[in-house]
Amino acid sequence: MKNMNKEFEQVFENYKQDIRQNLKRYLSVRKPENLWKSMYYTVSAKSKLLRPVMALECCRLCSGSYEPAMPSACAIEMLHSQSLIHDDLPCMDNDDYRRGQLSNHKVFGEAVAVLAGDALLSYGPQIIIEHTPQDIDRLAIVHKYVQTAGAFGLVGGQVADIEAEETEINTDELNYIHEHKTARLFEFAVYAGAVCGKATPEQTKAFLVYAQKMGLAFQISDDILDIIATKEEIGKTPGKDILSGKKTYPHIYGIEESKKRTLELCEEASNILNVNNFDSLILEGILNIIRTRIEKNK
Ligand code: GRG
Repeated sequence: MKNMNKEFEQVFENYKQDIRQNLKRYLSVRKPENLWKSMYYTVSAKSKLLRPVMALECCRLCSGSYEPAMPSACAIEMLHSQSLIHDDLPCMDNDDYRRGQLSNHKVFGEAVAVLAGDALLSYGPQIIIEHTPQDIDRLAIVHKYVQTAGAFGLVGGQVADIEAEETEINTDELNYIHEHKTARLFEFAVYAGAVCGKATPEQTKAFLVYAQKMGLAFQISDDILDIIATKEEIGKTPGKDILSGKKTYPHIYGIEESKKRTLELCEEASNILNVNNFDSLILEGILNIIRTRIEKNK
């Protein structure tokens, strides 16, 4: 197990280094300088890079090579970073810290932060179209990108999340928020990897089910951490969910039940990998990251 962990960390780190180099290249500073600095500020901050790594790994599992998915992986991290920049704004979660540093708007001001988010959001599809090898179905990837970002995905989930602060909600409504606000982006990551790796429809379906379950588990674990972790551990202000009236699994079911659900979902996601013969240290290791997040604080 120890060796497996070491091997996982090494492979994961190699992916991350490659992603970071490519993000740096795509986001090199040009005019207007403050805009590009603001875009790179959040993208380059300390982060786990789970989503782009998942995209690369799914591509590699299907085709033996991960390079064709690198533009999509970078675009996914830009979209994710954009959602974090906007999420931290005073009109949303109003958070001063993100990824262990001051939030984007605290450094660059609200106007530039909003526009840096907009620029990242629209730069993603540009990168996919301009840099993905031409024999890959780029239209399918960009189609999924816009579905994921907008009213059918993150924006829809975020609005439902905000509205839920003012009212009590049931499990279906809570799942709707988590699936749209969080799981959709993981689904997009595996989908982009699958398209770049020319996956079979069965492989693509299996990746998507894995990502749905993993994404829900990830959001529940994130909500648990908001209650039990320190600012250093999560890189942002803990305890904000309760203060703002946010509806989360721990809010509705309590911490122990939420931990149980997280572990169940991880198990279900792991079974999908086994049943479909995906021998992936990375996809299995990401489930272990989620399990460890909630278990070490028991
Ligand atoms: C996409 C147009 C558009 C708008 C964004 C603000 C918003 C709409 C959506 C909010 C989405 C959001 C912040 C969901 C939370 C997802 C989540 C658990 C983030 C933390 O992810 P980690 O832990 O973070 O992977 P790192 O920093 O490691 O990348």
